Amino acid sequence: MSDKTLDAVVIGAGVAGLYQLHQLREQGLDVRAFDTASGVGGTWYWNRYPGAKFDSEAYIYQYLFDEDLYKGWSWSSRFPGQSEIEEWLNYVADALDLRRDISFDTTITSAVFDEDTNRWTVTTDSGETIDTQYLVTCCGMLSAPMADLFPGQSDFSGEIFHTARWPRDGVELSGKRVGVIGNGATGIQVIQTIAEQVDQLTVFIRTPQYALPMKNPSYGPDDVEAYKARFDELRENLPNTFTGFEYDFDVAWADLTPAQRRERLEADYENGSLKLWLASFAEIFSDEEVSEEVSEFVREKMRARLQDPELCELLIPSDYGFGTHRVPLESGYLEVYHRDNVQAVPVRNNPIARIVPEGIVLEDGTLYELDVIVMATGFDAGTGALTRIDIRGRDGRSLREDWGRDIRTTMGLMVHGYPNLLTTGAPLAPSAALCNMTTCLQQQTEWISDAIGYLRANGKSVIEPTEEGQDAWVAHHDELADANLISKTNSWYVGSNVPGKPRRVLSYVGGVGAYRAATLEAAAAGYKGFSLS
Ligand code: NA7
Repeated sequence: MSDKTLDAVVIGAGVAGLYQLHQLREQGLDVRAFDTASGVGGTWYWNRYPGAKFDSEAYIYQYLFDEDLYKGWSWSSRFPGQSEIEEWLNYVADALDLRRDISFDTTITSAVFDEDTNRWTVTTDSGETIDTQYLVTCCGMLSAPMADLFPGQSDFSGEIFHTARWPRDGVELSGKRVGVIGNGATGIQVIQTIAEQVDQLTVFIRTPQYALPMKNPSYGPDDVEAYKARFDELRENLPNTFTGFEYDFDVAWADLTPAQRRERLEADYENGSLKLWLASFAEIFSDEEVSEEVSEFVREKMRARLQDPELCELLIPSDYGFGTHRVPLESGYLEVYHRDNVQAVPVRNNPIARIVPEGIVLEDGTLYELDVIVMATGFDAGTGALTRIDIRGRDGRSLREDWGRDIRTTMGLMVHGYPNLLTTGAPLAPSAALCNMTTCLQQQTEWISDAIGYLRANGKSVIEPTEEGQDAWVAHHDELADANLISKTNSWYVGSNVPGKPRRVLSYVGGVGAYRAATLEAAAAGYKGFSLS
């Protein structure tokens, strides 16, 4: 006998979970959301490290289902920081009166499907059990930190923090010797922010990044009014672009002269956003020559800023193409390395061997003495949030074991063998990586709500993808993914940052608009590729 019976359990109270909870409650379901955190926000609750901010323009990183909700919030700049984003999600939770149906400080530890009752038994870390018909995971695709990586970590005599577990009260860094491991989107934000505060900053660099300078103007009342006036246009356009951003690929490389290409690249670079990556030339993902030309354009920009040949060698990528993994935006990041108190240490050929009480030791025995270590070492993306829960489907099968062999889903929304388990931000959908997250998560949660509404309207209670339906989606996904240069570059986009993780491009790369059309077509055809009972 369970402690509680519900129609739906939502795991997570971030961007997806809040909206999913709202939608299912509006449909009249008895639904509750659960979150490990003490407040709403998901990613924006946890990632409170120094310098955490958007790389999506704020006005597109909003819910578009309710005009009043959209217009009731005003951003202070184009790319605001974590605290403002967390405040916005609290505003949403209050406006929709969601808190009364969320259990905070509660981690879901297991979920077991009962084939006799067609219901899930969900267990929390306090031992509470919940009997539910639907289990909807809104756990975030970047929420399982890669935090325990080096032998000796627990022996460190200073303080050590993963960026996604940064203390709420902050960390005193001034006057300290600080080491940062990792220079992905997160590491770059940390490094450029703390360089001035700390006594000494040592950055351990394994793979350099193509970095694009961010232009981040503050917004006055006129700017806010101007973007709010575009609400209808944004609502219409965002779900149909390639990546859910407002800009899109609109010209073919082959149709332009070299001078015109250069002009376009310069203009997109000057935009100070991700436009150069997500809306310059789609061929950067498929054509090695175009990829090399655009990569060289970015390298040239970086060389002009870095100047010092040694720094150029260390900080400018040469062995993978621009945009084949997440491109970070930065503000003065490269110039940080000109400071006297900053040292970049290459660790590709001389890796970090262990952490000792005094600091970090490389394979050749060099010791870097430190007071604080910042692990900007990323996440077990897409799968990690779910495989860290013991999820059991039909015949007791384990999602952890299944995905440990081969990462398969149906449109990133369901997994064969796991009836009534509905997923957001999961692999094989754009929301696993390559999109403006709010665009994709709104679309996925709406699809899930519609599917549950359809079942209820038609006297059904179970939905599960067929094996053939799933095989067809995986084959389609792989065909596109294998032709995309993303598949050739090591990063969390292909799971290569997690030892033993099966390699597969996590994100669907056919485009946000095309993905949306495919999911809607399946639904319109009576949930083609799914069995309903
Ligand atoms: P990322 O992009 O996965 O970056 C992790 C960084 O940590 C990256 O530079 C890694 O180098 C580095 N890393 C990881 N393990 C090691 C070891 N053992 N030694 C040295 N360096 C290491 O995570 P982020 O948090 O920056 O970004 C994740 C996403 O969040 C981002 O893409 C945005 O979408 C938001 P590597 O490249 O593996 O050589």
